[in-house]
Amino acid sequence: MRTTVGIIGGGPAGLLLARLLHRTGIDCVVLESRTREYVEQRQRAGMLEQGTVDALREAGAADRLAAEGLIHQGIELRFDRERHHVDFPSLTGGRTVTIYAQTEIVKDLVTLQLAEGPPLLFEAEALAVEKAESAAPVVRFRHEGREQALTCDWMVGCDGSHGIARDAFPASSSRTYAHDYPYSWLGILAEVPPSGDELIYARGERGFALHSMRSPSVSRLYLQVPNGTDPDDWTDDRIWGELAARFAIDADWTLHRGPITAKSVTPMRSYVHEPMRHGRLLLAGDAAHIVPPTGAKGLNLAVSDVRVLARAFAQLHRTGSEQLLDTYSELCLARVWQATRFSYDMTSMLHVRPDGDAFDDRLQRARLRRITESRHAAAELAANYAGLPLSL
Ligand code: RFL
Ligand code: PHB
Repeated sequence: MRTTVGIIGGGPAGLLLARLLHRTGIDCVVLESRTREYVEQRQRAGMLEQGTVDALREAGAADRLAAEGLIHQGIELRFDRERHHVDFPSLTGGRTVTIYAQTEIVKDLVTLQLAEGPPLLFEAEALAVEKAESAAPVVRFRHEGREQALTCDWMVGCDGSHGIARDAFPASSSRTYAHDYPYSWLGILAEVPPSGDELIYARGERGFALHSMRSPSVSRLYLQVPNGTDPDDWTDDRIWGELAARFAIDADWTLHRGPITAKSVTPMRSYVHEPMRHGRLLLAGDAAHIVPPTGAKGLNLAVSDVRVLARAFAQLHRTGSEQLLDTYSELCLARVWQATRFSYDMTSMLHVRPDGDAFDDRLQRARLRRITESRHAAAELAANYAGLPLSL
């Protein structure tokens, strides 16, 4: 098999890249190790920056998003039994964010791709990338019980945090930066209308909690839990009780409870692989970097990588110039580090460290208080959360 751009991974990064390339007239093939059902059901992100919505629109994949996405004007911060609205439009010159589940983005992109191309192979597991330094890199993969090879002009690893594309980077010219956080998130989906119109980030002595949503009838909620937590230790009653305690405020407010349909624990990690290009192999999305979900940046970063990459391939296709491909890694990493910083700051401001003391407690509350009292501090949070501009 031969193609211009070989894409490993059919998550949001790989699928969106394929779609953007297809619309530019560049051929590509996507290899995805899992089944269609699996990738369409994998519960993950929900908060989209405006730039992410724009990228999906450019890809012609935003019809359902436009009809069903929930536009949010800000977020709520809860601490010291008080609630505070952070208003994005007034703090950012009119920007908003959109709630639309990653599962739905993946479904929309898969449907389009299977109908219009380019080829998308499910249950095609990439085993190794070879000859990345040459003009014809190769990916070996297993599909329908046979080992096969795909030769390309360029290869893109969109294979997530456990992918294999990174392995083809020589250790001597690459470096990773990682940080593990001393807590995890227990996430649930519940068949119950959200308990308010906004995302609520709550910090209290019992730990962090997040109220999010998937639709007017489905809530998505998270609780900070210790690393190593077994989700089966958390009965539905225990989860609702703990959520109610962490969201409690002095004003009148009720947490809506309902049947829990999914429950899982996710550890929290920051990770950056530098550089994001080696020869003709490029990395995009979680394959190159992960952030803890507190800043809601992971999917948005994956999409901004892909936007830059699609433009770089379009430039090559149109003019023969590799200038944007040459600056791809540097350009993306600048944004990645800003998102890494923001996600770290949000995470450490809102979670209770297992080894934390009264000093940490006071400091976290002072940081939160500053956001509610200073327009500058609130504007800094809003600008980062709603998404920094993509400079090309
Ligand atoms: P993905 O989605 O992991 O997709 C990678 C794909 O590659 C496939 N794959 C392979 N295919 C072939 N051969 C191999 N050898 C392969 N190895 C792997 C995998 O099966 C998979 O289909 O990476 P991608 O596309 O870079 O997308 C990144 C996002 O999924 C991720 O950053 C976000 O979900 C992170 N995230 C959030 N991001 C946001 O922007 N906003 C949020 O609100 C948000 N909330 C979250 C999140 C992540 C969470 N978890 C579970 C980590 C909330 C949570 C709880
Ligand atoms: C989600 O809806 O899953 C979500 C929203 C915001 C976050 C993390 C997750 O910061």
